[in-house]
Amino acid sequence: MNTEQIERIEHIAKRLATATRVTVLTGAGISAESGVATFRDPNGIWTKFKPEELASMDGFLKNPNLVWQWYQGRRDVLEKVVPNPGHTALAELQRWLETRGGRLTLATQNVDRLHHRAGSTDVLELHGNIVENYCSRCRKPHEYVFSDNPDQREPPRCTYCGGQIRPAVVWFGELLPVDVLAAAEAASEQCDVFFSIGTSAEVYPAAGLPIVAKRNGAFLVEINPNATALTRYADVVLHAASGAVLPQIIEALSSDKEQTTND
Ligand code: BV8
Ligand code: ZN
Repeated sequence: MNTEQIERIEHIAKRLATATRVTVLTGAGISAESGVATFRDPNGIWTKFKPEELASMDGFLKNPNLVWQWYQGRRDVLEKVVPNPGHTALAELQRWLETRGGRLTLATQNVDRLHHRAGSTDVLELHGNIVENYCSRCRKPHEYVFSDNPDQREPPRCTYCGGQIRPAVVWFGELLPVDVLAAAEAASEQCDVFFSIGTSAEVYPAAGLPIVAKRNGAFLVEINPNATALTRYADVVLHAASGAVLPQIIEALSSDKEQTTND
């Protein structure tokens, strides 16, 4: 790691040392090191399929079996992966802040629930989750557990109305859960430090959250190996993998804490 990156990490740790409210937005990039494909990277999902074909109600109505099988494939991957050090570091940061009377709000665009498995709590799932399902017609929740029946090749039928069952994710053209988005917006307005981690910052309204934070005076940190539309607004950018640098930020925090107790 070069000296510039070390300085940036120390700068972030210093900001965190005096922060009480921290808000984090994550995207597919934070799960990349767990082996979960992103969407817009060179070998990402959208290079093989068009988003509207798969992640939209029209796409589902046109080809329910294709869309259902696409989600089955992603569920199969999630059975085999585990949270990586980036997920774990965010759960640690949440606990560290809480011990000092602070608070971390984690809003994720991911549907993989790896943050939950890493120990993060009160996670705001902006785009829903891939574990639960509901009826596309009457919207009643539907009990389907992937591991009980991984060979289900087409959407199950609703036991109430016979409608086709769909995953509980937010598709393009669908509203995000109103209460979840409101909580994420409030946490973006009121935070001292905002992290945008592993997201191309292209999908709205999630991509608008860092700008809300910046506009309200937050210190904006972006962690992404590549530049994004957000990079120019960030106070500090770490062009690095989140699984590598998030643990280093946590480490810098504890050495910073030793520093202040020795002072
Ligand atoms: C809505 C389904 C009201 C779940 C997804 C305002 C302006 C412009 C457009 C719109 C707007 N408002 C609404 C829209 C339309 C649309 C939109 O934003 N379109 C974009 C493409 C222009 N938004 C919507 O439709 C939203 N609904 O607003 O409703 C409405 C309705 C109609 C019309 C107007 C308003 C719904 C959005 C949710 C869509 N659902 N997925 C699923 O199957 O997963 S979106 C999909 O993209 C995923 O959820 C994903 O999370 C999300 C964002 O992608 P990223 O997470 O950022 O992933 P990506 O691959 O793009 O980037 C990964 C990044 O990680 C890269 O930058 C890479 O460099 C980095 N990386 C890689 N490795 C690492 C790493 N970073 C760190 N460490 C590493 N190791
Ligand atoms: Zn139904």
